[in-house]
Amino acid sequence: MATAGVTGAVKQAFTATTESQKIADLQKNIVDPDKVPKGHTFTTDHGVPVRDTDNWLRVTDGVGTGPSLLEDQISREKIHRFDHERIPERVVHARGAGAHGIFKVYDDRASKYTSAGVLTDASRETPVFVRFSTVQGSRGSADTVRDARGFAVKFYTNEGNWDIVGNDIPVFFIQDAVKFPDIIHAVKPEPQNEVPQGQSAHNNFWDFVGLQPESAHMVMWVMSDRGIPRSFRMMQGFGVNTYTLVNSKGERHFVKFHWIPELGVHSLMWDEALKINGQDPEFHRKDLQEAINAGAYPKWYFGVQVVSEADEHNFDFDILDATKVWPEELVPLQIVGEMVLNRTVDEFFPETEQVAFCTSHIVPGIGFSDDPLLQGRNFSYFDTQITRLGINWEELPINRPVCPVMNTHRDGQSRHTIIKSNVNYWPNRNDQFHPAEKGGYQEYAQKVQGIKQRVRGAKFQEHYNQAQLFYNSLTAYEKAHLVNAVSFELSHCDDPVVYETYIKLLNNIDFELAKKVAHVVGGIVPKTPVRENPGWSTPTLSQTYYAPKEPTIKSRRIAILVADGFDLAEVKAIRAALKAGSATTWLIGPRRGLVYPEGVEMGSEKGGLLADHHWEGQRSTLFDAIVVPSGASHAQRLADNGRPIHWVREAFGHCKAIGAIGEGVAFLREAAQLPGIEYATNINSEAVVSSYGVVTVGRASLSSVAADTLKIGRGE
Ligand code: HDE
Repeated sequence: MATAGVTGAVKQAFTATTESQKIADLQKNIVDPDKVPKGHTFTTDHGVPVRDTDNWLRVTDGVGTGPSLLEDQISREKIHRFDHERIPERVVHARGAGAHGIFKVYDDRASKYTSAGVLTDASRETPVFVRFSTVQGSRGSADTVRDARGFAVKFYTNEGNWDIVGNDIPVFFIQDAVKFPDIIHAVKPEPQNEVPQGQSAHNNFWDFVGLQPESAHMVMWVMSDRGIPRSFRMMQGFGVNTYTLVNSKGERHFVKFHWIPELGVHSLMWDEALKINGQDPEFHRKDLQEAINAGAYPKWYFGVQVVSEADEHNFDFDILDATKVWPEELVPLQIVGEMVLNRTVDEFFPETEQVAFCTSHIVPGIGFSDDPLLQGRNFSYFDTQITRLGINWEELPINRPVCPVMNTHRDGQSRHTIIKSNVNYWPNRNDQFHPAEKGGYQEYAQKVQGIKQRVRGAKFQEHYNQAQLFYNSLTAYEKAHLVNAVSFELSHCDDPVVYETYIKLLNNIDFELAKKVAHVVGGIVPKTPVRENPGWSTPTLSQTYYAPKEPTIKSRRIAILVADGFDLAEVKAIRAALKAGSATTWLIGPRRGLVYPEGVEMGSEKGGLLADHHWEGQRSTLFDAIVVPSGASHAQRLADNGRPIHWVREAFGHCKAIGAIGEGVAFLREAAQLPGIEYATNINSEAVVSSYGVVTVGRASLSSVAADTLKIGRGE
């Protein structure tokens, strides 16, 4: 299944280095001061050169200051523009990061399901813009909060824009779109005091989900490691809703869309996530930018799960219910293409903030289903863009298609397009603006018959089977993380009604889970299970399933911890080896400045290495692995300071790979005193790969340490 498909896909990988059609389109709007004549000279917005932007025009007697004059149109304009810089942030998913890229399919294997060129024409490289986001927090909130992540992709296809507005979790909290304002009001900061920010650990969220059991499945996912990804680049993406594909014969299939990251699915540990919130709230944004700028382009495989119309009702869940996954044992995942992100944005606001996605944006060959969540979303997204960006939001550079746009829509605030025609209606005497003769979007001729009523289908009533399936499918340590997460959250609810209700709900998923959480949060420990757990599970729900076949350190951040007196040749060799594995290295020293190797006098102008950061300025949480090289005085200096000791002890606690050489080994053993570790014992020792990913080696044996010995063991 997925792994096999993915491996096949790697062979046909493409590098996506060419400039996409969308990047070329954006050039019309990009202003580079270095390339415009007099580009660096200030002008007003109406183009008049400005001599002074620092002093408001005022009356003065030459000694004191007199009144400022309203006539100063230059200063007025500057303040006006500033006063109106803010637009409403997104009502959900306000905080995000975006990047450009390319999507490509491997061949036309999807043509049995769809006529969409973007999914069947292997000669195309379709430009994409992707925006990742958190859901709960406002625009200025931190990146590493516990939350679902948005994974929205805009494909600029030859037939118009297609948006998959997905998440990193395959299911949703609610089944019917009309409940969206309730779940979002409940999770967002509480109305009386706007607390808390970037958190679901509060009474109102747990009150709502405790009373709304259809959310149980998604709550399990958010409380699992999926809720705290290591990086946007290491998340799966899911369309969540059920769409349809229509082929050239007019046959329809139901479909779910999937993205699988090349680097595997990895998470932070909760303790790391909490600390990074304060140490570097932009951690995920910067990570995306850093990887793309370093040429480590993030890549995802694109897959579809397909169900024929005839099989629609052959499952014990409703395939139109967005609180359910389609287990891959029942509906295999078919990998058909891949996406590479290869360009960061030039300016955040016009691109990442103004990009606007709509689930209703589909192209010929793709259709909706009667999924009640999708149907509501199709209304909501278009509507919200009008509030955020105005009715002409689709003309904004980042949103406009790369294919022609032609119709009789006119006017409205901030209209850009000028259409050269004397008619703006159809039919018209000039035969301008007429419907497409062929190739226009055609809805599937679906037979609909029924009784108009406010109800949900019978299979929509079952809420616990898949929550249980998900929990059962986790490894032991993933389960332990989930128990800790639910306990953390419920212990932040101070209303006993709230946590007692949720403990009862957990007992429907798993008796042991409910008991463990109840113990920690001080709730009533259930005495008997309320529902059987038959123990069914599937490998595809644990994130361990997506580990790359060949372990990789590509794009991982590795810190080399040094003090004055380190071994220069070693540090150079380590850097070169890690670079060869496409990792990034960071020299962390006592100061951000020159650090002196063995044999070089401190303070010398020559012979020092420039440290990227100092021990206090960065913390182990921001790195995937640490290396401590040799050097007697360096090791002693590290040992004399509490911060480097904290660095390695903390990294060890977070199960990160730690490497040490020569006297660096003594530093680990004597100063950091990592427990339960076997160490290389002397200068000639071969590498000792000890438990918890700690690798030590004698100084003389360094050459035997290859970069791939330092495998990354995060979060396990
Ligand atoms: Fe959204 N959602 N949503 N949502 N959603 C928005 O649209 C909405 C849902 C998702 O990077 C809003 O442009 C309703 C599921 C992402 O710009 C809004 C319902 C999934 C983004 C909206 C849902 C999502 C949004 C706010 C219930 C996963 C950010 C700003 C039926 C598949 C897109 C905006 C970006 C954003 C409504 C449920 C994902 C208000 C009514 C399910 C990734 O229109």
